[in-house]
Amino acid sequence: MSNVNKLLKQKLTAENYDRLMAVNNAKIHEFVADAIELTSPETVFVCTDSDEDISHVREMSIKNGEESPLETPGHTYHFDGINDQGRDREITKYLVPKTETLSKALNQIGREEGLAEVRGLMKDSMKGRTMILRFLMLGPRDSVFSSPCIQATDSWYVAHSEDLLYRTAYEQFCKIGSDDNVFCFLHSAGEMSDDMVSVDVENKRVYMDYTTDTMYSVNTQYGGNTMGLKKLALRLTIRRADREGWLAEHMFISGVHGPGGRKTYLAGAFPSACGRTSTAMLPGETILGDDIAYFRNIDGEFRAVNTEAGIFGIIQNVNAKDDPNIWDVLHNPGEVIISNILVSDKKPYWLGMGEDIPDKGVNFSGEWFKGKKDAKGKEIPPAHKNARYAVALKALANCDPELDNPEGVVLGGVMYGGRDPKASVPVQQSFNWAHGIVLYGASLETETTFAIIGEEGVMEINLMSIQDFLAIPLGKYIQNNVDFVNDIKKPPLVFGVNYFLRDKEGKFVNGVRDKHVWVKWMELRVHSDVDAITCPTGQIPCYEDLVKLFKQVLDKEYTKEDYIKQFTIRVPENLAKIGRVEKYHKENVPGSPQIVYDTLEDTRERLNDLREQHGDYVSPFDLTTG
Ligand code: SPV
Ligand code: MN
Repeated sequence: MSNVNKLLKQKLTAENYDRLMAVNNAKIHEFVADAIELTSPETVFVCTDSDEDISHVREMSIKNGEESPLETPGHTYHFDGINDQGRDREITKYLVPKTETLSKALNQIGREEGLAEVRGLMKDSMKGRTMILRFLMLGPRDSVFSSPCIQATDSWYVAHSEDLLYRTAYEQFCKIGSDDNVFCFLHSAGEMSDDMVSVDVENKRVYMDYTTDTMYSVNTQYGGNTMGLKKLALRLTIRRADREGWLAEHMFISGVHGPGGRKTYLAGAFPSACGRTSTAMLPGETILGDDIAYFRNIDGEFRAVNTEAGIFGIIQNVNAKDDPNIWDVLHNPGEVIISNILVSDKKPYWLGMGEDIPDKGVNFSGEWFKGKKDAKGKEIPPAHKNARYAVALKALANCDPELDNPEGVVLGGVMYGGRDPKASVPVQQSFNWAHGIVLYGASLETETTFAIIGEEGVMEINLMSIQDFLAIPLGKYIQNNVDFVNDIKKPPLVFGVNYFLRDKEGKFVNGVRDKHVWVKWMELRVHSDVDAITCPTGQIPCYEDLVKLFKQVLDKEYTKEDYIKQFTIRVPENLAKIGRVEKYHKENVPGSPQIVYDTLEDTRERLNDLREQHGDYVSPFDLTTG
């Protein structure tokens, strides 16, 4: 018997040992043995996904105090510690071997030094606790898209959340054999307070050893830092996809209905808190995914799957009128975990829910009352802006029936959007695939939001909204995207969207629900059902088409003034943006493809030409249909 087996036999009960051994995979056994030696749990629970095991995880989340029941049956709430309620870029690092270099835009640390640090913080971190092992699948099961993952965690909340958000796969693992393509995630919440929140957030670390596809996360509970299958796996998958010639993207996928009963699948990339989930969940359309998508060329078709099976969505501003589907799930019996909201009389309250919020209750700061201040004298809001809900997609009435199709769905279009208050029109279509990848994706400029710990409202470039997760050279990633459609018969159209354009007074020029019209317009464009007007940065909708769509979708009269306000080409702002994007690529993206510089230069020329003809601010009525 190998040392690994000996250790496992010694530390696991006979039942759990047999469960683990049924998964006959040396990499997994070694990972678990090492994790046990490092963190010294009291017991190990191998979750087989039987109904009994799944219920045990759910019950333990409550018994252990990481979750508490809400009034609605099946609903629970969970709190993360102060300063642990969003992804944290500062402490999220790639472990880079001495022989390699990574783009300087990526946060990193030498592999040996980083391993010593994070493993030092994890030493004995599970003493007196249970290590839970979960076997899960990214992408549909039994599919070319499938990617197996094992999660070891001492948090029942993390293990429970993964049940809602991912595909369980113990059965698939029992057939996995010697496959060493498994991603391994080790998480420990570290020292916990009586309220069961991680206390040592100063020593929070999320370190990624891409050389062994192993990730470490410690002294944190926030889902985006701890559920390995979320953003930790995305980073590893991007490397795998690069090696194998496919794409892993930070994108939602939804099915948009068009004339004659047809449905067209669109995918979209938005930085966190920039409208991704609300676009994915438009009333009347279907949702296939809200966060991460894999794309493959299958027999010349551009096919897409949702990596996940649930939503870890921002609850702020979810209200009955704009988000009826999720509102229903949040108000009916079923399995839901809500984090970092206010709880009063076992009812959850969040910012922007369209109802009065009580003056007192319990929130992430403990007993909360209106006017309560933190240690620095700053007023504590009732709920965190990045408060989230976790639900299985299948709980939604509009979940797309193709969610688990092993072949995925054919995509008609992709969109890129950010928070751009000044330059980009609300919706436009690129001249072709590469043009869109460069001008909307690789040029995505956005204001930072509350979803990332740090200052809000700072303009930054966030390549394809995936920059935080890119573990390959950024230029290579752009090139991979450009090249991906080379052998695709009908590449998706590419759109740029911006829900956050403001007027001179700082007011948004669009309503919250206008995005539904843009998406319907895209659907028509995919099928060449409407014309468009050429402008220097792409093609924009014709006024008459929007009049019809606003009436049809929102029952709204759409005026010429609205159109002019929204689609005026702002030449100086666009030129300034092109300048910033170009500078960014020169400084931060060594090896950025020539097509990036060429496209930016072409756009600059087009903008300058337009300015010569029509001045700085050009009404869409002064442009020609093309
Ligand atoms: C995001 O921030 O992009 C999310 C949530 O989707 S997180 O799990 O934090 O990544
Ligand atoms: Mn995301």
